[in-house]
Amino acid sequence: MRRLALAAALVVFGSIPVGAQEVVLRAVRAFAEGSMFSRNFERFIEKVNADGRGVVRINYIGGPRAMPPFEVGNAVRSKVVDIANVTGAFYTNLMPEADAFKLINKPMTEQRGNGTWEFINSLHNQKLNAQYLARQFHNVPFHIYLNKRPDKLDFSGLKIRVTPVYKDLVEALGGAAITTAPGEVYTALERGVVDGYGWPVAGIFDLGWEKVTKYRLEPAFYSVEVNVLVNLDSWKALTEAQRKVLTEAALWLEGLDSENVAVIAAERDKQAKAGIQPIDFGPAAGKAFLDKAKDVAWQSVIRRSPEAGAKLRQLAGD
Ligand code: 173
Repeated sequence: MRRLALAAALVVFGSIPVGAQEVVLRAVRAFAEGSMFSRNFERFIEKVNADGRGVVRINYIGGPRAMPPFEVGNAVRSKVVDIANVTGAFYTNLMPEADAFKLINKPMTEQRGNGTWEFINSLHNQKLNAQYLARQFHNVPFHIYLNKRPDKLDFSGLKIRVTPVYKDLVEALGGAAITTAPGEVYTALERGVVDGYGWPVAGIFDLGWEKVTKYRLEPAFYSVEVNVLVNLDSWKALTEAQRKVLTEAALWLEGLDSENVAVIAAERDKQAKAGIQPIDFGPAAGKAFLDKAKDVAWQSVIRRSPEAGAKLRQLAGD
């Protein structure tokens, strides 16, 4: 019903230019309102609406309850929405190369200077009919969180909730991977449908998962990527002045990544206080785990997209 209501609302309130100047862009988020991976996008919207007064306005129309997170990429592609905050992990069905973004962990200032942004933008243009406006959260790694303690870095006998970020790794270590959207994780843990889950180092308190989480497995791996995408037709229809507001706000948004070091430190502390215990098998096992994480991910991307995969690996400096 909600989805129907959203579709109806979109038909009625489509991106109709208001007055002669101001364009209204319809936005969705793949992450829950006010949560770690949505918060900075919400700040971005506020900034665009303040800086772009009378020029461009973003109208937020819904989050994961209105639109399933794994459908957001397709909604941007088909112009059901104009702009979205979404991780590439949620649109690997349309762009297998998106699985490689977690392996590219360089500041966006560097990625914009060395051709990485340009290449990834061209992939978005071709496969998602989208402009790659911004990437957030480089340097925020992922973890596997567990409720059962394995006796080595091996997931045999464990059922672990995944997205494409963690699937290859969990399976390579013998675990059973179960893909779900974030919104289903709490119940899956509570009911024991899964013994653990992949998630970034930060954000579990926003979702109440600390109540159903015992351990955080070390080491951390990969890097989060959450992107702001604009439908390419919507982007092309904008004036220079409208694009300038969005581009400047996008660079500002990427700059917010400087806050992440403090956010991560605070979050690890908060997890310890909530009784979430680290499981650490020491440096040698940790290194083998990280090597495997990297290997299986590149292999998986390159198998699905040999040319672009190799190019991304080169841009990642791997
Ligand atoms: O675990 C997830 O849902 C996931 O893939 C993800 C990606 C980026 C940020 C947060 C979660």
